[in-house]
Order: sequence, then C-alpha cells, then structure tokens
Amino acid sequence: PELDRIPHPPRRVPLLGDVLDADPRSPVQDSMRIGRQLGPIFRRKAFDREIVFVWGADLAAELADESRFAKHVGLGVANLRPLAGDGLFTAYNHEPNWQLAHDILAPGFSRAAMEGYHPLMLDVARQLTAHWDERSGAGHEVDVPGDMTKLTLETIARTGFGHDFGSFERSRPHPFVTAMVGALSYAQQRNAAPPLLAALQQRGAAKRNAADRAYLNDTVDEVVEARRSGDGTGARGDLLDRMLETAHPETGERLSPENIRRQVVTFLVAGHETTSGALSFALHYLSRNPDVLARAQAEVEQVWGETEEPAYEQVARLRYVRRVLDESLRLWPTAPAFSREALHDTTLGGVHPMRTGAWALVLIMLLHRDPAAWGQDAERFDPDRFEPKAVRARPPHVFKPFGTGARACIGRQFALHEATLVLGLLVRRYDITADPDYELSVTERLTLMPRNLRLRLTRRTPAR
Ligand code: MNH
Repeated sequence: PELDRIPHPPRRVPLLGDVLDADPRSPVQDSMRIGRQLGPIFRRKAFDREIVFVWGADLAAELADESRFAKHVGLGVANLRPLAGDGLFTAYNHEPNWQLAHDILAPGFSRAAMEGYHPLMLDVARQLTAHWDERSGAGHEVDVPGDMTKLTLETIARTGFGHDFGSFERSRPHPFVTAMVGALSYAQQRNAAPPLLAALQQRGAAKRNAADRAYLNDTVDEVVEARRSGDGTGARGDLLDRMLETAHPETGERLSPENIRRQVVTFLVAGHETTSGALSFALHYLSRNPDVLARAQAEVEQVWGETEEPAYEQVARLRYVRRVLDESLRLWPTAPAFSREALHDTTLGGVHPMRTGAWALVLIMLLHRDPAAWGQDAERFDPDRFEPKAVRARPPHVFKPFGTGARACIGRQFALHEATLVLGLLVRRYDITADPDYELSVTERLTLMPRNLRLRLTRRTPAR
C-alpha cells in the first residue's frame, strides 16, 4: 500500500514481476530507459523483490538530508560483503569498524597526504605516456579502458600500499583485475537472480566467484605480508601504514588483521575501477569534441607553460580540464547509483510514506540528466555547465557522482587529482581522434565502463 502511488512498468506479470524488461547485464541502463517513461520515482520488481528508484532532483535532494536518511547497504553493495565485509565501503552504518576505519584513514586523504602521492602519480602517468608514445601515429590505436585501468590500478597500489603490479609490462590485464571484474559482475548478477533458483542454477558462477575472492584475498595477504616483513622503516605513512600502525586518535583502538584485509581489498578495488571509467569517458568526449579538446590543450599550455613535470599545486589550476571531467561524470557517473534508507518514519515528497529502514535507490545517471535541474539540453556534453556561475545557479544536490553525506566517497580528492593530472598530461602530449565508426556502448559491472573504446593519438609539438 505504501508503494501504491509509485508507477511500475506496465508489463508486470505474476511471480516474475518486471523481469521481461530486465537484462542482468545492464540493470542501470534498463532502469534509465524505464525511468524516463515512468518519471522521477518508480519501482521495478524482480521475482519477489521490489525496488524503488528515485531520480527527480527534488526527491533526490530530500534523500540527501542526513537528518532523515542515511546510506543503505543493499543490492550490489550488500552482495560485495562476502569479499569486503565491514570494510569502509560495505560496512553497515552501525558497525563500529566503520567509524574506526574512517577516523584512522581520513588523514590519508588530506591535502598533505595528496601532495605526498603526487610524485608517485606522476611516475605512473609517465609509464602511460611511454606506453602510448609507442602506440601513437598512423595505423595505431590505444585500448582506452584497458590502459586507464592499468594506470589507476598502479596508482592506488603504489601510493596506498607501496605495491607494484607491473601492469604496463603485461599485455593482458593483471589477474587481479580479471578477478575483480568477475567479483563485481557476480555481485551485479545476483540482484537479478530468482532467490531460490539462484542457489541451484548459479553453482558454476558461485564456484568461480569463490575462486575470484580467494585470488583477491591472497593478493591482499601478499601485499600486507611484504610490508610486515619489510625493513621496518614504516616511515612511508601511506594507507597501508595507517591501517597497520595507526591507533585511533581518541580511543587508541586499532584495526584488526581481518578488518585490514577487508580495507586493503576495498581500497584496491574502489580506488581504481571508477577512476578508470571516468578517465575513459572523458577521453571519449574529448575525441568527439575537437573544440573542447583545443580549449583543454590551450589551458594546459597556459597554466603549465614549459614545466616538464607539473607540481602538485599546478594540477588544481586546470579549471577547464576539471570541468571536462565533471561533465563526463555527470553524463556517465561511473558509480551509477547509491541507496538511502529512512532513519525514522517519514514521507518522501510529501506523498510517499516510508517506514524506518525503508530504502530507495538513487539513479545518479538520471538525476544528472534531469531537465528540471540541467535544462532541456541535459543530454548534451558541455563542460561550461561547471563554470562557477552556472554551478551557483543550480539547486544543491543535483550533482552526486561521489555519493552523499557521511558515507560519501573518501577518495574523491584522490580521484580528481589523479584524473586531472593525467588528462592534463595527455591532452598536452597528444591530439586525440575518435574512430568514426565507434558508437559509445557501456558495460556494467556495478560500475560503468565504455565498451571497446579505442582511440587514435598523434604526438603534438612541442611534446612534453
Ligand atoms: Mn569512491 C564511496 C564514487 C574514487 C574509495 N565512492 C563512494 C561512493 C560513491 C563513490 C558514489 C558512495 C557509495 C554509496 O553511497 O554506497 N569513487 C566514486 C567515483 C570515483 C571514486 C565516481 C572516481 C571517479 N573511491 C575512489 C577512490 C577511492 C575510493 C580513488 C580510494 C582511493 N569510495 C571509496 C571508499 C568509499 C567510497 C572507501 C566508502 C566510503 C565510506 O562509506 O565511508
């Protein structure tokens, strides 16, 4: 009865629900299509489970109110619990390890910490340009998502954990990435499976998932062991040092070895997959918008000048490059949804009653394209939407690529610094052209990633 006012797809059938409209490989893009027809709040049912989706700017702003709502650990996030447990991303709000780990790790994302990561980020970016130099020029193309994943995995592994996966020395993705993609896809598919049949039908998939999790955990254990048995300098002050050595500033409490394992896998995964997608979408749009690319190149030349290797402060000065990134994250927020639950009985939008604990999924994809907030041309790529004047003219809570509230992304500044630095270096060094036959298609594995995106590069002169 509480859901009566919320529209659902017209082809609803007994027992199955709306699964005739559902493809487990593209739940977000399916929901986007359905949401456009049904409006700012709607529901979809898979077998016995019904999910409420919200994307209207007004309703999403209500759900952002931390006095009424909080993060809900459900769907894909909950399905990752067997791997990530009470790690930061998958912890329930009430689990003490959330606050503990948050307080211990937050200084690892301070300005001072970021400044310390900058030289390592540059090193990794230079591995990428060396790799791309060999693949620039006539007759070559680069595998954008593949190479962005190499870059972002190396970046989080080296800055956070002092670990080198050697991604650029490999022709195929590192097995860590393959296992991670397997785990993310499995977590996504489980949302679509009928609860009883799932157990029977998915035995093969469950077995593969157990193998993926075992591989990820083994990798994590090796990374931790290497640090523990290292020369004991312990002076890096990186994320792993914080996890192993830092006590809570007030309580003196420390993370347990089991929780550290959950945090390491959380950061290795959350710390690279979505940034890789964000960079890939941005490069796609740069290749399709020569005027935007030219403006970005002009900015980098003006702000960085002759500087061979930009300093930390020079990255945030790339205002236009940053807008390109923001606009890419608007159209394709690579973590495309998050859930919010009611802290007490309340009414959403004045008409939809929600009991304590009732939850809804915010479809960031559609929120970011709501014409009420973004105008009638919301589908068009236009970085000028992020000019300060335009930002001030919009209501708050309409741009949420990093989630909201206390459980918003802890790695936001890390991702933005890394991605802006890399885009700056890339547009300064190369002209980027699209394959005219390529049409953007997007794969989903909880996150979003352009499928088979290949681009052509030409070295520019003077090239840095
Ligand atoms: Mn990240 C939470 C998006 C980069 C580590 N991240 C979130 C959430 C979103 C998100 C959305 C909130 C999810 C929810 O409410 O259920 N994160 C992104 C995007 C990028 C990103 C779009 C890149 C672009 N994230 C990063 C990086 C790191 C990181 C880089 C680590 C270095 N993110 C996290 C962690 C959380 C999180 C950890 C969980 C924080 C918490 O709940 O306390």
